[in-house]
Amino acid sequence: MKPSVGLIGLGLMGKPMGRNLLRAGFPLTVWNRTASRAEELVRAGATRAANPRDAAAHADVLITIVSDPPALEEVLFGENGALGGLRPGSALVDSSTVSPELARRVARSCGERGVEFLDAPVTGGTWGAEKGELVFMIGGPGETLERVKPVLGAMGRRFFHLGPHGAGQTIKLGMNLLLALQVDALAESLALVTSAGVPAERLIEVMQASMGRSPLLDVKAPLILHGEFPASFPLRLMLKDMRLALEMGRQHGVTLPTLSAAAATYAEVQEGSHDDPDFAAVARFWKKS
Ligand code: NA7
Repeated sequence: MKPSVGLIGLGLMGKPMGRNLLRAGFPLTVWNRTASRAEELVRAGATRAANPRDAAAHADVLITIVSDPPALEEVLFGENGALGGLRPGSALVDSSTVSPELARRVARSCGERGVEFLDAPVTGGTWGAEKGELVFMIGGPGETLERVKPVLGAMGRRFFHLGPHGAGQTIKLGMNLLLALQVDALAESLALVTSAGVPAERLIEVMQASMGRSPLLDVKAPLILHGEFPASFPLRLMLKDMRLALEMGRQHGVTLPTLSAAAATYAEVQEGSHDDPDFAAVARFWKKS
């Protein structure tokens, strides 16, 4: 018999993950703060939970994927929080991107209740979530990973076991630091080239010829060239991750000067954006002048 799965957080990432869990035949209970966002999955066969605690009580494996550390604290530790519902012997898998510190705190709280825990943030964006091709970055015991792998396998193809609790979040923040800087650097370079009267496309062509193809040049560059930014990975969440990485740097005594400068650029664009754009919209920084 397939384990029953609970899913909390049906945003851009959580909803397609839920669809894939249903397609794979897992009995699924869902909860989302904005109840209307659960309707599609309920119509497709999921059970609607009354609150996070209720979603947890039905689950052998509970997955959380909410926006940020306060959201995760709310759904786990808040009123009718999921931690109060998890049964001993069940497992919690958190795929939100939060601080490694919070991941370790959640691991301790789970341990006190006899619940297994993995921090398991994902990469692949909405495309990867829809195709069931997410990449999971995992911190926690290897045995727990083996136990929940059949469930994660409905949503992703690759699982990197990176170390103890917090290691998944650590690598995820390191990765997003790099992605944020790459896109910021590309936008800055395009701004310089176009300001000198040479079409932006020419820079991309030469880069592709010299460096080969990459998601930066093939996926993000066209968004910047067309000035259209439908969110695959929203800028507000990238900014959150940059701030989490800066905080981690402070904790570990590592100065991150390039990241600090880029975070200021992203923050300015976020403040001036009235839509919810992809993080490639950092290019708007150079449009205002
Ligand atoms: P979205 O599309 O912004 O979705 C965020 C989800 O988190 C959504 O279900 C929200 O519920 C939920 N949320 C946010 N704040 C709260 C609080 N306070 N309590 C309960 N639920 C909350 O993000 P993505 O799906 O793209 O990304 C999710 C994570 O993966 C994030 O950490 C990324 O960095 C990576 P709502 O529908 O707004 O009521």
